[in-house]
Order: sequence, then C-alpha cells, then structure tokens
Amino acid sequence: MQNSFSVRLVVVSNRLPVSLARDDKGWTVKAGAGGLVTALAPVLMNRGGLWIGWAGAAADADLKKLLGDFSQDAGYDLHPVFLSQEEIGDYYHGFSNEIIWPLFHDFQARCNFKPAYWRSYLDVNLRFAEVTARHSRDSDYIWVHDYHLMHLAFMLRNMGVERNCGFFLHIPFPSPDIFLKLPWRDKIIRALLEYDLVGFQTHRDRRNFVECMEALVPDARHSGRGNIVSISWKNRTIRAGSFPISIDFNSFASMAAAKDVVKSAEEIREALRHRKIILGVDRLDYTKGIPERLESIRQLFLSYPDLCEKLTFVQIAVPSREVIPEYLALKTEIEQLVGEINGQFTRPGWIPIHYQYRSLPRRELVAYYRAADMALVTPLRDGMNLVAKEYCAANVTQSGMLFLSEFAGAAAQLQKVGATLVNPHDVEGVARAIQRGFYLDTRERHSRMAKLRDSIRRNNIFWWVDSFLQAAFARQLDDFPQDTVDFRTSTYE
Ligand code: GDG
Repeated sequence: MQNSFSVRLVVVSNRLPVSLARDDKGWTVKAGAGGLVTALAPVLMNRGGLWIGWAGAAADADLKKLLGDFSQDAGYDLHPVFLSQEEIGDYYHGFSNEIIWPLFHDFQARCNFKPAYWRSYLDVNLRFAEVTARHSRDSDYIWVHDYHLMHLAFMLRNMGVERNCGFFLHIPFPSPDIFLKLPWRDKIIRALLEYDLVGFQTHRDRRNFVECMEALVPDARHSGRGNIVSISWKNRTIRAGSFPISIDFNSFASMAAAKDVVKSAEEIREALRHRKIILGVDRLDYTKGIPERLESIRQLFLSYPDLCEKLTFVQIAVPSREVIPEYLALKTEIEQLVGEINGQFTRPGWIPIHYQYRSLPRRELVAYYRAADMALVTPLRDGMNLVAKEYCAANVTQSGMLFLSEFAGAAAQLQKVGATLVNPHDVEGVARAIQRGFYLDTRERHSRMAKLRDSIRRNNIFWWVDSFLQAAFARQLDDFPQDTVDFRTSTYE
C-alpha cells in the first residue's frame, strides 16, 4: 500500500477548472467556482498536485503563459489538453453528449451511435493519457473524472505507464438492459476495470455497474457487500464503491446569511408581491424534466384553483450545449409551454410562471434559493443533483420545503431526512404534493428542513473528497480543516 502522505494528486477532467475569456487586450483567466474545484483545491495545494483538462480554447502561446501564471497563484499546476474543432464535435458533443449522456440517463432513443464518434473518443482519451503520462510520476495518484474519460487508465496501461488510478462517474450508471445497447459495451466495461477504484454516486449505480460486468466479463469475480466491493480480474484487484457527491455547505449557508444576499432575497419577494415562491433551477437539459415540471404547475392551478394568485413558480434555465439541435428544440418547447400556461392563468397583477433563460451570478442564485418557499427539483434521471443540496444549505431560515424526484441520486440520502419525494412523470402527484406542502404546518416544515441541512452539512463536499481518497489510499487523510469534515458521524447512502 502507498503511503498516502507522500502521494501527489493528479486530477484529470474534461475541462480545466478555469473560465477563459478573450477580448482585444488578450486572454483573461478566472478560477472556476464549482464545488469540485473548491473541494479539490486544498488537497492539491496541501500535497502538491496538478489538474489536467481541456482549456476550452485552441492552443495559443499567450494562453499557455497565462495558465502558467495562474498555476503559480493557485498553488497547483494546470496542464491544458488542446482539442481540434473536429474533436470537439466528435469526442465531446458527439460521443460524450450524444451517446453516453443520453444512454446513461436512460434516454436510449436520443442516442446517435455514430462510429466516427467512438474513434474520436479513443483518440482524445489517448491524448489525455499522453499528457497525464508526461506530467505525472509513478508515485502519483491519478483521479479521473466523468464519462468523457472512461478509457484513460486503459490507455495509460497500453502505453506501459503504471499509475494508481481512480475514476469517479458524476452521472448515473445504467442497468444492463440499457447498457447492453451500447455498441462498444465490452470495451467500455473492460476499460473501467483498468482503474484501481471506480466510484459512483449511489449504491444503485454501483450495483448496475457490477451487474453489467457480470453480463459482459464472465471471468471477473466480485466479493463484499458494503459501500465498496472488491473485484478480481486478470490478477488484479479493483474496487467499486458509492460516494455521493455534495456541496461546500458552509459557503452556501454563509452567503445566504450575508447582508447583500438577504436584501436581494427580500427584493425578489417584494417584486413577486410576497406570494409563496416555488423555484426550479437547472441547466437546460432534457434529463432535468423541465416540460414535465411545467405541466405539473399547470395541473396544480387546474386542480387547486384556490392556489391561483397565492403561488408563483420561478424557473431559471441555464443555457447549455446549444450546438446540439435537441437542446434548441427543448428550449423552444419550454418557451411555448411557459407562454401557454401563463396565457391560461394570468390575472391582473399575477403571472404564474416567471421564466429566466440565463446563468445567474452565484450571489443572485443564492438570493433566489433564500427567497424561495419551496424548491421543485424534478429531474427524470440525475447522477446526484446539487441544486437540491444547495437550496437546503441556503435555506438558513429553515422554513423551505424540498420536493425531490425519486430518480435523482440525491433521493437516496435526502428522502430519509425530510425531502418530499415525487415521481416527475406523475403530474397530478406532483401537484398534490405541492398543494399539501402549501398547507403544511410551520413546525413540521422547520423540523424537516433542519434534518435536511444537518445531513448535508455533515456529508459535505470535503467529506466526499476525503471518503474517495480514503478508499483510494485505505487510510484517513488530513487535508481539510477538522471542522469541515466529521467522519465519525457521516454515513454513506
Ligand atoms: C452533473 C450531474 C451531479 C445552476 N444554475 C446556475 C448555477 N448552477 C449551478 C448549481 C449547481 C450546478 O450548476 C448544477 O449541478 P447539478 O448537480 O444540479 O447538475 P449537472 O450540471 O447536470 O451536474 C449531476 C453533478 O454533476 C456533480 O457530480 O450532481 O447529477 O448531472 O452547482 O449551483 N450556478 C450559477 N448560476 C446559475 O444560474 N452561478
């Protein structure tokens, strides 16, 4: 076993954790604000490390220098991988987002199984592996993220480069009846077995993975039943576990309590005339169930007309993958539905649905979380869903309610601690749940939200990173301040 204290961490993901912009004066680079960067940055700084990923821009001498300067400030190195326009089309939009994304979310009819996509995916995984091999050493731990890079460990091994490698899948892993439709199923399942540790969001995803493996790799044997199972294959031991991802709870809670955010939240409530606010926040993606959610809102006002003028639904849809035609079609569908429902129910001084198609600055998003009386998080399928957790963290008044799809990974953890589970396809059921929520006793609401917040506070993003790396190194680490992680009280779901 490696001594974890001497191990440097190499994170590999499709995108580097920075956002780049270019104007007449040249490039500017800003640190990414996502939960993953927040959680991994202290680990990378503490033990030294690097992050490898596509920069989101074409190769350019200025950009390389800028990333170099940025690395110095960040305290860890960033190594860009450059992709051609064709590779962005075939590997990223094609294989990753027109095959794996729909298939792994159970949308098999949306898959475009184009052989050219597969070849590009292999080429790009090889390029990532080459960059990883060049910039890492034998003793490093390589942590690869997500479905774009399932073949990275396989490529390293083929190149004769031995590294201890872990992989975490941020999206669901499908059951065999769906996975077996993938033309490259054997190669992908075997490529995943080239990792030393394979992490999933939930027990269910891990179980699906093991079932697919049983169907496709008869000489692989597995044992154990807890969070982590052992797999023996080709004289190696591979471990597969569930590690539900989370958020930086304290940062959302303290932002929600900040003066300017309290003021913005109050302004939002005032603009909506202090009616109860139901909130939806998603990337505009067909997995998020936005049309179904809008139908539930229509059903709510049809079934319970007494709630008209008492409730307002706010949907924030963040532009995403706009080059894929299906995403544009979905945008049109949503706009039509919003127009139709508003046309049906609007009264003087009250519009039932407020729809915003844009990305909000983080503080404004948190002000919406704080202002909302209820959050409607109803994906048709989701690896975890961080919006559900962020809403609870920001609900510092503990008066809000979370309605959560039973098909979100977050349901496994949050259903036991106060989330109201709904089936997003059942528009009458969702409408009924909201109506009951509207009249729910204040004390009951407080008690549920307090339990939700407590669970998310304990199982936060630092706990997640730590539990993955503990499994990787088989020991506890000391990368985080002690008050951010409490291992003894945390449980996996
Ligand atoms: C994938 C998996 C898994 C949203 N609107 C705005 C905004 N956001 C931020 C939220 C949240 C993130 O985007 C969305 O995270 P989700 O988890 O909900 O969804 P995916 O993007 O699909 O993420 C998912 C996740 O990976 C992590 O493993 O949970 O299942 O699909 O953090 O805050 N941020 C800002 N403005 C917005 O308008 N600033």
